[in-house]
Amino acid sequence: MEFHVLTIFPDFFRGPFEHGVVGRAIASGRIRVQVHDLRRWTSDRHRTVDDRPFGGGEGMVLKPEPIFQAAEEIWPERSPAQRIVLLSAQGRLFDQAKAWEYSRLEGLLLICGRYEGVDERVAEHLADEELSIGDYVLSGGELAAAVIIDAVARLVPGVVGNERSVVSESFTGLGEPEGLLLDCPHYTRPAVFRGWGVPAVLLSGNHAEIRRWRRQAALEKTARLRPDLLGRLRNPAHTGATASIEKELRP
Ligand code: 9D3
Repeated sequence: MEFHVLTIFPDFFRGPFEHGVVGRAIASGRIRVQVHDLRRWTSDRHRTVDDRPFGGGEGMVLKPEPIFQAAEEIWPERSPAQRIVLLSAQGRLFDQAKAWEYSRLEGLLLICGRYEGVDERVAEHLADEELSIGDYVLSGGELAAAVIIDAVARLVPGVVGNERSVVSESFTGLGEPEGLLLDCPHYTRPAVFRGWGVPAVLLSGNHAEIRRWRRQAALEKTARLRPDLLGRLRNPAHTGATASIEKELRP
């Protein structure tokens, strides 16, 4: 799979993809990441990428011409498997389902917003969708692009190596689609650290008991930290393997 990033800060991406899963995926040739400097598609002496907002107001807005020019040069003709995404605080929320959807594409072009925003004609007439990574204010789309590439790349077949990567849906191992239930707590040695022990069941060697404990601990932690996720698990669209969730949540 091929990722393109369009940004006015190409240097931002020197670090994030050199390490770990994404770094290895690039090294093995399973994904390609090309970072493009938006200023390459400007034609004036000052390489202007932004301008003042019509109607007045604070800040600057990214101009449409360089962005359209860049996209049309990166993909002169485009198949449905090549998707253009505008990253902005106004976008729909990126989630694990989106990550799976993108992992099945041939190419993803991520346009990083900056300043007060991007001329709306990019969202209306160039991008297939407008995405945000969460309800907080970033200073631009670059961190969002890195987040999305990381989340998508690890789902590309062969990247996280093992049979899981070839199926089109992944599960927590607890019967739920990945992303709908928090992982259970994990512990490693020492068995007692500063007086804090590890749940005894994990040291028992009883694998049926351990499985039960992990399931219950994951449900409890989800109820405590992310009750919104349990709301989604209760949704009929997801109840296939999880019909007993109400019963399981009772103490
Ligand atoms: C404080 C400025 N806001 C006006 C009240 C609007 C605004 C403009 C530009 C907010 C954020 C940004 C820059 N952010 C992004 O380009 C961005 C983003 C984000 O801020 N949060 C979550 N996901 C994303 S993806 C791109």
